[in-house]
Amino acid sequence: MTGPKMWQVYCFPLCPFSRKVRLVLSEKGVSYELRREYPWSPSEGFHQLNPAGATPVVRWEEKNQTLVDSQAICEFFEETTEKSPLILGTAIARAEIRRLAALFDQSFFRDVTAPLMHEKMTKRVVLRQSPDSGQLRSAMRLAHEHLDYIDWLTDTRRWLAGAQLSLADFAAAAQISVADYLGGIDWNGHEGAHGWYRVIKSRPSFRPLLTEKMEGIPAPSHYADVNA
Ligand SMILES: N[C@@H](CCC(=O)N[C@@H](CS)C(=O)NCC(=O)O)C(=O)O
Repeated sequence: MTGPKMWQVYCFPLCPFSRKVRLVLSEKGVSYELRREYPWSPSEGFHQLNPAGATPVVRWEEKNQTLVDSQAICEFFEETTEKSPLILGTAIARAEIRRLAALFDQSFFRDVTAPLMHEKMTKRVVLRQSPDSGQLRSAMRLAHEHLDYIDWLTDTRRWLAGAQLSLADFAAAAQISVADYLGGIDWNGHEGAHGWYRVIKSRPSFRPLLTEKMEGIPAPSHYADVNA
């Protein structure tokens, strides 16, 4: 990445929406610096930046520009940078990219990432409780259903939304990477999805995410291995 670091990304390592934004910024060659922010223990002034109290927030302090909501943030950089368009093609192709990005941001997050984060991160780091094994089993079962759908997509298309790498791939990979960090992804029986994820995971934009650790939560050994 080139240029001065004018953008700040407020996030914590296991926030999937921040991961989507960081992947997009890296792909587009937009440099940024990280500001650690935990929604459950917000820093002073964070609620002024985002009254909803959620991460990610992207900010250019000198210009007093603040961006909130990962999709709005990705669309902003799509509109303001020329490099690596990620919502591309005809209007119908762009609608398909947005449909899939929303599917992973909303359904995959609700079914898989959010319950895993609650059981394995929030309970451990914030609530000091043990995870509920029933909730974990249910999240992993639903993960298989989502991976089945990715298998089907990769059977019929080069990338998730079609012939081109797009925001849909990064939205999906961002959610899966958090679920994988938390031990919720079992690739058995999902060769198509696994092959697609290995390719995404080996992109330079992914590297900083794979080496970052969430305090108090060790990643499984395969997590950062681009061949695993
Ligand atoms: N639609 C938002 C969702 C952001 C979101 O849910 N962030 C989570 C962390 S991964 C959060 O901050 N949750 C705490 C809260 O909403 O209070 C986006 O895409 O940015």
